[in-house]
Amino acid sequence: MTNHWVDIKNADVVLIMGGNAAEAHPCGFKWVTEAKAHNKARLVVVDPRFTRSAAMADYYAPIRVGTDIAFLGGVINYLIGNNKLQMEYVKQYTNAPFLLTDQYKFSEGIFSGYNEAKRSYDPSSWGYQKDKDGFARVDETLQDPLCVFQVMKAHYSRYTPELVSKICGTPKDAFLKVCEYIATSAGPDRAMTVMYALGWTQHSQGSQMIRTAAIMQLLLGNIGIPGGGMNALRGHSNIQGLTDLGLLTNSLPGYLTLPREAEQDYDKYLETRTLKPLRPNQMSYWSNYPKFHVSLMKAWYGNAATKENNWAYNFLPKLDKNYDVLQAFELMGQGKINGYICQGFNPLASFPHKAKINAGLAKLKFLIVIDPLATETADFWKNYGVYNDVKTAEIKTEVFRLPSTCFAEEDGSLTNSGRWLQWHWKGANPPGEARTDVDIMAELFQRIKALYVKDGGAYPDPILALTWPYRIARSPSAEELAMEYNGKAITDVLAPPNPKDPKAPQAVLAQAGQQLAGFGLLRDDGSTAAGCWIYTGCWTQAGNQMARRDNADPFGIGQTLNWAWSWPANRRILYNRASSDQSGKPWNAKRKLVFWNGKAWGGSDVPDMRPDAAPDEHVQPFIMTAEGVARLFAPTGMAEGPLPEHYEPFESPMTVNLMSPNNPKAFANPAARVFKGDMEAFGKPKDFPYAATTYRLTEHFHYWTKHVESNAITQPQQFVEIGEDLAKEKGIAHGDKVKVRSNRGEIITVCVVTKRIKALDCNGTKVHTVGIPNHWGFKGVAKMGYLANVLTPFVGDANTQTPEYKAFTVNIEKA
Ligand SMILES: Nc1nc2c(c(=O)[nH]1)N[C@H]1C(S)=C(S)[C@@H](COP(=O)(O)OP(=O)(O)OC[C@H]3O[C@@H](n4cnc5c(=O)[nH]c(N)nc54)[C@H](O)[C@@H]3O)O[C@H]1N2
Ligand SMILES: Nc1nc2c(c(=O)[nH]1)N[C@H]1C(S)=C(S)[C@@H](COP(=O)(O)OP(=O)(O)OC[C@H]3O[C@@H](n4cnc5c(=O)[nH]c(N)nc54)[C@H](O)[C@@H]3O)O[C@H]1N2
Ligand SMILES: [Mo]
Repeated sequence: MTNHWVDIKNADVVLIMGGNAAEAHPCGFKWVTEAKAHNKARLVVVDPRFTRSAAMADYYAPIRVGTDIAFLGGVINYLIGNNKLQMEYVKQYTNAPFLLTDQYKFSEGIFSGYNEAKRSYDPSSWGYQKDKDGFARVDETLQDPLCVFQVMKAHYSRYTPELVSKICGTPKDAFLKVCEYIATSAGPDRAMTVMYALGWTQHSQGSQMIRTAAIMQLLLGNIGIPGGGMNALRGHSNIQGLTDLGLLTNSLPGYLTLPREAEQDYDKYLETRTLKPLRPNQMSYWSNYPKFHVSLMKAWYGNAATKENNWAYNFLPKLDKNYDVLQAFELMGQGKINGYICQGFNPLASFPHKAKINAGLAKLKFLIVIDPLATETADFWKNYGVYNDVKTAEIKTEVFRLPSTCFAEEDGSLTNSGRWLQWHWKGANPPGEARTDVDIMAELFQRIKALYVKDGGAYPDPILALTWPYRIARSPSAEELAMEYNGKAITDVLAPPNPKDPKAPQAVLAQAGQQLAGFGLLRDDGSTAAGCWIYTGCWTQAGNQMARRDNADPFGIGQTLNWAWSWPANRRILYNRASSDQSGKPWNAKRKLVFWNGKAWGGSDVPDMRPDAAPDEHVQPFIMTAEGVARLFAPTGMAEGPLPEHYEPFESPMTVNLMSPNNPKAFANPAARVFKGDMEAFGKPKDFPYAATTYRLTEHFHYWTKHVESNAITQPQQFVEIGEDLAKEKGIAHGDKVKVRSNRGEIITVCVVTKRIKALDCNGTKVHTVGIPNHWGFKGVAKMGYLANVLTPFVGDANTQTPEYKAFTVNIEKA
């Protein structure tokens, strides 16, 4: 989230699209209710199904799965065409005035720089024109045909309401009605929040769906303000913490990145990540990358990380490719991964194309499952009849189960969607032999280290040199770990030298051994250590900030700065300097966030700006970009192009992409990675004519709650949902048994016939949607069911590799 849960109450318009908060985030949804009750907010829901969120909405519109870029591209076209923009914001706080070079081209769904054989882009033609000092050239009038605003306007002028309706199946009048609601948030004193989750992320172009919405929000001036923002509703408790701490295979803590194989040279590694401002006077925070990185290496390797050895850069693995989960199972299938540790992860149930996951696990030498429950994955080798029809005798994988605790049985902090780190205390001791994850990992590490000490090995150094400063080596405490993430001074941390008097003594900002108060104190000279720079400030000399529980709200807009601790720097709303105009005056006097008081920035939040950067210095609010402004057009960073473009899902009921009807190569995302063999496993509309999607039910949490009797009673049995039209066409009655097939497998289950899913007219094709809840499997106390992921395709988003669970095709018949 750019904003936070409580802040949703400040919205004038709430758009829930690509998520179903009333069902999947029922506690957080109360803030939508608050906005409706106390702020006369209007709730708009766009979803293929009439959901529990839709039931609360002022307006609901249906959409075909996987077509949100077309819909939102149409919204952008509407906003520009009807002059519903917050123009001052657009001119000053986005890259609308930046000039592109004439190398940038787009035609028939493909951007300049495409390499078809590699299915990837060289983004060099997407850059800005530069002046002699290396700064980007701009046209403040926004008239130059090469400025971002004009290029973007031309790009989305193709997304007419008629075409949107043909692609999305949303009736034209419903689409225009949604546009009108959204447009009401264009005024400087109006705010719209966007709440989304997997309905956008789980697509082969999911990142770009989110970017399209972000562009819309920027045009409306809705980022950095109370009641606004792009608000990703996260999943498991602490999945936000997982990404923050760098558990994705290509990242390091605090969104630093692992080097690639080609990056053997440390100085070059730093140089490519240390942003240089593209505008005079701008500060761009990634210019501090070396401070964060060196402090991380000091936290990990202590005295073994020295300036001479480039802070132990050689200890970091250099990636030949990303090892995301799709990649891991592909390599397992090829026999190239022999051992696998599943910690709090049930991939047989949760990953796409179950047959491929089964086959991969069966090729392993060993599988370790660390989990409080008996999962499907741990039993992948056992035959459960139709639900897991495997040949046990042929599977040689050795499976180890290590029982762990769950969150309620340990102390620690959880980071919520709004970036709040909230400390919690254990509620019960774990049963039986269960041990905490930290203890399990710590003992594994100790034992592996002992083996390296005893036997040597190819390259034991990174393991032998790792710091392990915990009181009990086999049981680091949550407090110790939190303090390590926060970071401390190794030697005294000094203020920078005074440029006017370089010989004057430098003030001591933190004494050796002290916990650091904030990441502004981090240094790249080895004097500081911090395990995750964005968490610096969570455990200071003043103690555990995450345990604070003071809900005082002096401005009355939910900015409770003394409740828990929010990264970064206890800032609650990101880019909050954008809540005031260029002169520092709040856009909305009723909802003041951060403003200039004549001497400094202040207000109801921690300013996302150097506190004394006077407005006439023109330091811009989006300090994490080199531009200092937000990117409508992304010259780098996106795999499939600088402007989002609609592509069809890899499995679609349509045969052409109406945005580029003459170019079959732009049918589905041209930059998405598809493994050999998986392209062939995609179904064709003649065999699989119906759109399908998978989703959650409030009564169950993934695959765990079927172990609990009360949950099993509230949703006792697997089912799929179809609309009345399709039921009639297929002669299926409510409660009938049906067989649902994709090109990868079939499931047999009970059919719910509902008014909540309607057939859509997509350019003359009648598109039916089959809805498939996620939660069943063959372990637990609930009635057994098929894993929904028997059906889903093995392809992911081109940037994140999140699988395309939300849009694929099936056939259905009475069983
Ligand atoms: N009770 C309960 N709550 C949960 C969970 C749970 O298992 N049970 N899981 C948690 C986790 S890990 C996560 S990540 C979150 C997920 O939270 P959500 O993303 O809200 O959950 P889903 O039900 O998977 O999907 C949301 C909606 O996306 C819609 N959708 C599908 N395809 C499209 C599309 O192409 N466009 C649009 N606009 N909408 C589409 C579906 O119809 C569905 O209503 O929930 C969390 N909360
Ligand atoms: N078709 C389809 N598939 C999906 C999705 C979808 O929408 N559609 N959604 C995807 C999403 S968003 C997600 S997040 C994944 C979820 O996929 P998984 O994370 O694989 O599924 P869970 O059942 O939540 O598995 C988590 C496991 O962690 C265990 N656990 C709980 N607490 C602890 C703990 O403290 N320590 C340890 N070691 N284990 C613990 C639980 O018992 C459980 O077995 O599913 C994905 N799969
Ligand atoms: Mo999730």
